[in-house]
Amino acid sequence: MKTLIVPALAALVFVASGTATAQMDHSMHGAAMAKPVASAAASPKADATAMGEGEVKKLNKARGTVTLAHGPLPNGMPAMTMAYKVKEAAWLDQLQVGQKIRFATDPADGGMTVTRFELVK
Ligand SMILES: [Cu+2]
Repeated sequence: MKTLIVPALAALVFVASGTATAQMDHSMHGAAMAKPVASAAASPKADATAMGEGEVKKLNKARGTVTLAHGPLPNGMPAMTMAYKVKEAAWLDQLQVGQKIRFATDPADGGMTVTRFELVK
């Protein structure tokens, strides 16, 4: 019995370590990301320029996060709504709810930080 309990606990710890704001989508996100991240590492150049599209749903300046409803991303992440960190806190002042953007994320942290964005008219 004890051997069955250990993997269950490990899974719980993994889930609990996710960002609180992204918790709802993060488990799904992690599973879907596992393979694409590995293959993206093989072609860093293509991945660095690839951008996905999303719509700003929420801004949280205290946390330094922007919640985006995004479509399928070049890094393999399926469409979802989730909170991202931003590389520059000032970017949160340039965005507003309802704004559509194209954005790139940092592969180094599993694509959880927006490293670049442009506004979509
Ligand atoms: Cu996502």
